[in-house]
Amino acid sequence: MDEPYIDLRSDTVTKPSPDMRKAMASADVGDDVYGEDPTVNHLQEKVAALLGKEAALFVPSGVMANQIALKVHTQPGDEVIAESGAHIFNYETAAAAFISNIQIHTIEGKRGVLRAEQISDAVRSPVYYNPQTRLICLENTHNRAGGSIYPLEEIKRISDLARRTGMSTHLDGARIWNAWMATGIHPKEYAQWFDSVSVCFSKGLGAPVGSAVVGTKGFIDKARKVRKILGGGMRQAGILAAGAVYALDNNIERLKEDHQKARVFAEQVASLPGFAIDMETVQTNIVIIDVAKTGKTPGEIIAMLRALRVLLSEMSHTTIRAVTHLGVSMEEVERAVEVMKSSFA
Ligand code: TLP
Repeated sequence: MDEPYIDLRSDTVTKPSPDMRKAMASADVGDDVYGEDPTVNHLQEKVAALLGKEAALFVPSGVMANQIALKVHTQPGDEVIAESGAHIFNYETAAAAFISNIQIHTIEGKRGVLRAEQISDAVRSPVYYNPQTRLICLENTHNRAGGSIYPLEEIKRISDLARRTGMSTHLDGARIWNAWMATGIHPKEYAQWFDSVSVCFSKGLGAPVGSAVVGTKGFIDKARKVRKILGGGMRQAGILAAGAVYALDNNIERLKEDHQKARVFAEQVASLPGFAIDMETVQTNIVIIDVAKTGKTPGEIIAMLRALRVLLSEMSHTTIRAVTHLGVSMEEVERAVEVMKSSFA
């Protein structure tokens, strides 16, 4: 039999543990389109409390959570400011244009971080032929910037700018749990500076499906309507919500182990000839490796490693990505490093 893959493509590949499956199998359920699923309601209350917001809505995916927020915050023809590497700009199939008829104004940040001054410079003046800058969207941790963490001080300054200029703010907090475990800054402390936040249970937390968006009660009432329009009204979704509840109760603290694994991986791989890693971005569970100087394309490197049962993902024409998670042990990470050393040292 073939050796199993060491799958470092993403923390989305995590599978529910036997105990999580038990919790899901025994979940109390009802029809959530009627608001009658007790487990979904429990999850929503738990997430709202955790993020310090009035209400939360359980949705099938992180993309849907973000896109619902964009739809509720904007009108067609509006503009949203985001960092160039933002997930909403790069990996959501232009859904902002497709669903909300808005455009994303991207600004290049440093390690995924925009400063308030950069945003202030990008806000359109209120001339009738300009688009209206309506929303600022930040990402914490920042996926494409290597899982880097948004400094709370900068978030406060950006939030202050938004409030002064009448703009709304949304945080793509798909991996806010990683930021929490790496910094000790509670998700509530981050969330207080945003009108809405999206969070995911199906990445490092290991639930099979599900995300949530949080905000005021009024925001969530509108979000529920948009979720239904998008076909995201689910029925006995408590089976899924139970996985998310289990993940919140059991799998947050252990993210620290994933961060250690990423650091070990990055330190070793950075010493391979042609493999460049900006170690300052390695703050959580993501490692972005620039392979331009290897003389090989990301696709070639990924194919070579796949043949040796190690899976990484392509991030750009010059970079590949490794993500650590609960499905890969420290020993497997070390084995992946050995495979890379034997191929490229
Ligand atoms: N990211 C995926 C890919 O789409 C790149 C991954 O493997 O990392 N926000 C952020 C910051 C994300 O990283 C992702 C998923 C999402 C939103 C979307 O979540 P899903 O895939 O559940 O819709």
